[in-house]
Amino acid sequence: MAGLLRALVAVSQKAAEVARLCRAEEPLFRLLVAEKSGPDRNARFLRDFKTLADVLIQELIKHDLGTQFPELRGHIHGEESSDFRGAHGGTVTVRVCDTPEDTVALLVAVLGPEQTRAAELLAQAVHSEVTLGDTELDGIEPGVSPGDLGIWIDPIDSTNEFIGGREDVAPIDGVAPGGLCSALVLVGAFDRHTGVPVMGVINEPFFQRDPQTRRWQGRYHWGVAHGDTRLCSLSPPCVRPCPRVVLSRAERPAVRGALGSLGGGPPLLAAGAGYKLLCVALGLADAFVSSQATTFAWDSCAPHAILRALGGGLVPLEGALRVLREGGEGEPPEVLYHRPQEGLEGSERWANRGGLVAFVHPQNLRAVLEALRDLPGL
Ligand code: 2IP
Ligand code: CA
Ligand code: CA
Repeated sequence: MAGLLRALVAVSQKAAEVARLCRAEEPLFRLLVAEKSGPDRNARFLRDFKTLADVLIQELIKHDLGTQFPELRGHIHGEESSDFRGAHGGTVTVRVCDTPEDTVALLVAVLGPEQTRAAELLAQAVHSEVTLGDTELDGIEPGVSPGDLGIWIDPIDSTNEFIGGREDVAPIDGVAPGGLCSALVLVGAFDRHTGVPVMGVINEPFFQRDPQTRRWQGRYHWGVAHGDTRLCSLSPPCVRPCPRVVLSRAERPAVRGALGSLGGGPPLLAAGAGYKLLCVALGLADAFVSSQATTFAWDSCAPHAILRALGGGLVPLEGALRVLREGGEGEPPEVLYHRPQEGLEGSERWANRGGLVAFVHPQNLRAVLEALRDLPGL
């Protein structure tokens, strides 16, 4: 599988470039922040521009990976459906065409001819070449064939923060409660047969502004966990005496209360499922707990691979509590990525239905589960 990790990083970099472009180029920015509701809503747009940006990023990742690794074709999945209502009616399936000109024509068919400049900017970015100077990626050979893998893409996680674009959100103990920095690109690979995540890239397109040029600088993190191989761009964080958790602002108050009593400090609140998972990988928080079915396979696959590479994991909260309450020994089973939930429709088929707990050090998983063990309703 020589080069797959490098390819995942490269596509995440191109995706990050498109995300930055959407905010930096006036014609794109105007579309991005345009209010697409109420009487001003453009009836033509079945879905809004932010969705088009997401879909286009997803399609460029599919295109580039599928070109380089034909065995992956048909196994690259993403959050978004690529069908749009065209400017002149009918359905347009957004994809990366063979030439930039054809991609422009396709985007114009969705956006309308008045948005030709925006379409050109997007097509140019989508067809550009990415050069990666990262030599660390070259020697990595995890020994798994692309023909055995599937891919989950979240082209932009935390879209609300991406659109809102706040740059001045002060971090609390290193964790930003919201803002542009929580918008991430997530690309994960899982074993097609077992569903276990094996490789993941988290890209932060808006990590920081260059103090001189004021341009956004990104950064990325990767991890590989396959067989006995555990490789990661990050080092495992230190173990703190008492764990501190990161939670969604929308988390149930009872869960927040119970986890606040772990002794590591009040739960940190942050936007973006991917960003909260990244906080755990970076050691800014010791666990991320989500008690509801609000995250999906595309949110957790890439970060999960990185957590595994660091020696940790990601388990369904419900299942893990059941094992604990039944007095079961050993580690609870991890979240898998290859099978949809039966009897459900659309994206719900891929929800992490039993909630989740993400951790690097297993003692933090145990502490979290103990704290929630007797909570009614879980
Ligand atoms: C969302 C996004 C939200 C998150 C939700 C994800 O993905 O990350 O922020 O909710 O779980 O599905 P919260 O911030 O409350 O954790 P997207 O932005 O891709 O829809
Ligand atoms: Ca998401
Ligand atoms: Ca998304």
